Amino acid sequence: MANSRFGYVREFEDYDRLLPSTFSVVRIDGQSFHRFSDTHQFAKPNDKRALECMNSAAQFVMEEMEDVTLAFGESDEFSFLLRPDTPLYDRRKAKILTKVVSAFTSAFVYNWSRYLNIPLAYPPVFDGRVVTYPLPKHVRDYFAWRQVDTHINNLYNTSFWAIVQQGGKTEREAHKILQGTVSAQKHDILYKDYGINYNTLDEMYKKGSVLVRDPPPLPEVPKDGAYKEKKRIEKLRKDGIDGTRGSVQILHVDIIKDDFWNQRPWLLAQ
Ligand code: DGT
Ligand code: MG
Ligand code: MG
Ligand code: MG
Ligand code: MG
Repeated sequence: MANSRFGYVREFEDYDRLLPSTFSVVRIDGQSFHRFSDTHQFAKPNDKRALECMNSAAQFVMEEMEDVTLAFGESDEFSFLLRPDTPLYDRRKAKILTKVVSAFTSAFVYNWSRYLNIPLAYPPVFDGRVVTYPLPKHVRDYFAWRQVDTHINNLYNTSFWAIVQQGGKTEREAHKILQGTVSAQKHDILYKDYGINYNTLDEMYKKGSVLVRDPPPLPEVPKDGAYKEKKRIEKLRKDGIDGTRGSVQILHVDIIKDDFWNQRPWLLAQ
């Protein structure tokens, strides 16, 4: 960039960098998706095609940004975990956040017609925020928070729409029936009144969508053999398990308990 007498205006730029060596989570959320889902006649409470379109957009974000090691989506939102040492954009928050939101939104629109056969009535908009979390425990609790939210909302919404759609009640009546009920009572209403066994519903609805790069199977380091070959395989193994390589997988699994994290120690590595 050429220097001119106007160049001083750059001094006004705010370099809002992420704290060093700290996990960050970007969460994006659809704007007024209550209206968006009505306009596009999404199935209630869950529209498989719309959720898969969201997942495909999140997959694109991860393919574009290899430092995003984990993503979790439900409803009209997605959270993206950045590894603590990402050098992306010199760790400038605004750049990272806008790239995620823009890549996600454009991929959502780009992929729309692959998943839904109704034309887009207007351009969907997403907002975003970025939050830093100093400890692995915070990252675990953040993702547990989102998955608990998925579960609570899905149980409520599944019961609510069964009462309305199968039970022929009004939305006001359905709210009233569910008011003050605990989980077990909702399970009972679903099963006894509507023959729905909650546990057999699609895992995507109950658990949300989890995107990770599971590393491809890696060769064992040979006990004997040429020094150079041993070093090559050692390096391959080391590089292969930082969560930035391998193809993105879309899972619908528990991320509250330890198993998921124990199987992927690189996600919380500092
Ligand atoms: P906001 O985020 O404050 O701009 O407002 P909304 O309307 O986006 O509200 P939010 O994000 O709290 O809730 C997401 C809305 O999107 C909620 O009204 C239900 C709707 N939605 C999300 N996924 C589906 C779906 O698969 N099917 C249907 N029918 N609606 C969905
Ligand atoms: Mg919002
Ligand atoms: Mg929203
Ligand atoms: Mg939302
Ligand atoms: Mg440029």
